[in-house]
Amino acid sequence: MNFVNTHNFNAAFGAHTYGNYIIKPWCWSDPSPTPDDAKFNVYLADMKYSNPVYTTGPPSATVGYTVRGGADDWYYNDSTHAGHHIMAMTPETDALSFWPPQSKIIPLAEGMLFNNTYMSLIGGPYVSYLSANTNQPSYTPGSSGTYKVRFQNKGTLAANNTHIILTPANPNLTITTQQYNYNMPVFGSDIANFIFTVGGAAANNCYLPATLTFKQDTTTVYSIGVFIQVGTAAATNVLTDNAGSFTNWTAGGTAATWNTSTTQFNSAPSSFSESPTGSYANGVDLTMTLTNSINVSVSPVVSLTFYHRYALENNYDYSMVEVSSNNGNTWQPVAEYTGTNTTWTQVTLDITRYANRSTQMKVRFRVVSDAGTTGDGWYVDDIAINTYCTGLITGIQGNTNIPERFALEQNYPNPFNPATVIKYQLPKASNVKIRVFDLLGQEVAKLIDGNIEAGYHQVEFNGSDLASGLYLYKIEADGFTDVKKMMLVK
Ligand SMILES: [Ca+2]
Ligand SMILES: [Ca+2]
Repeated sequence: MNFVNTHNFNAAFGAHTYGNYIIKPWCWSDPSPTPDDAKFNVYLADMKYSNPVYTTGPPSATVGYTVRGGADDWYYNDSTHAGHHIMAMTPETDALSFWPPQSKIIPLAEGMLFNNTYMSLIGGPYVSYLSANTNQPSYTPGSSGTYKVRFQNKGTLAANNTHIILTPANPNLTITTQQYNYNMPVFGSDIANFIFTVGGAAANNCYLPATLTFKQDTTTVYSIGVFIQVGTAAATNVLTDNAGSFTNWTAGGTAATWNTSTTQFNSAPSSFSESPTGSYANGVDLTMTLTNSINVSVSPVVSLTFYHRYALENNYDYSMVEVSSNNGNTWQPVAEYTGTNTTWTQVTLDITRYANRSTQMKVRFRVVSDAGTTGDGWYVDDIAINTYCTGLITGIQGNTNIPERFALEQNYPNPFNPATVIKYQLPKASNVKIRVFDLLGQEVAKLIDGNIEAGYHQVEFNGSDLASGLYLYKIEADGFTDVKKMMLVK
């Protein structure tokens, strides 16, 4: 306690085993919530999202613990140490036992990584993304719209000099005011309303990229690619799996039980399940992870579609879809399900924000159970991942992945009218020329001529002032040359 009395810290994290509860302090004037109870409930909800099996109790409950003056509440104004207002949460772990076996220690510690990080973030100013949306689903070339971003300072200190910035990454996207500035009180929330115009030359079947950045003073605290849909975007399928075999996936977690199952299916003869026959067990955390990562850096708009049915103990056992942007090192929950739905149902999830222009995106399906009651489990079938074209990206911020070799890709779409996208990759910064020629060898367009940084790039070619026919496009970069054909059909 002397340590607490003599230090000025405002967030603390504790943990102990048994119960899968997240415990928040109560006021020492027992039994009542602390004056910060609304904030605790936000923290509690955010932490629960990282692991849905955590039981948080009713809004002002601490799951039956007596805390007045006890060891559990010295964080916050206990009867012998009045005046402390430390934001503290104590997750309990392992639903089945005190003193979990060694084999469970690492998974338990991994399960608390998010909470540890979270508590360190709320110790200062912490402007966090809440949601964003455009004022209509899609735009025609030449039209205007708004992109609305909601955010909140969830930190325990004021977030002065907060900057919300939306930077266009395509010449066909214009944003009137790219930066708004805020002084945010503790738990203050606000909305930034960006007005944009889609250029008349934008391809009518692509997304236009921009980068959304949150800065506190000059430090970037959040950066993500956002995309404005123009016209009807054409999908490119990068994964389909009808669960005929388990070859695309790796089973893991507390036991490697995920596999194909003939018990249920959407398309005969099989689907995927964490318990291919019978029910899942108590106290498990079972994952089915895409073995090979997918590079979505050049087509960053991504959707995940699947069919599923499930029978899970309602509000105690959960199935989750998670996406990793770093080859499975960390995961973000995208959707979760509990209870019973025994009708095969199709789900389509926009996972663009979670994939965040990754060169190594992975997807996993996860079932987590607590103690006590079990169920038949989760069946997943006919999984598909689609990507969508995006306009020229002039610089991918936050992407440090560098390709191993020079490459020029086939344009997409092809044939095209009037615009198409040409992707290329550079293992190092190079002086790059990309030119378009007709069949007589006459240059008809110069798309790139200058120094370009290493990375994955793409450029848009618009043939609206050219005649139908076959054209050649050529890259020259640091001694590397390649030529490909494309067909303009009007
Ligand atoms: Ca199937
Ligand atoms: Ca259960």
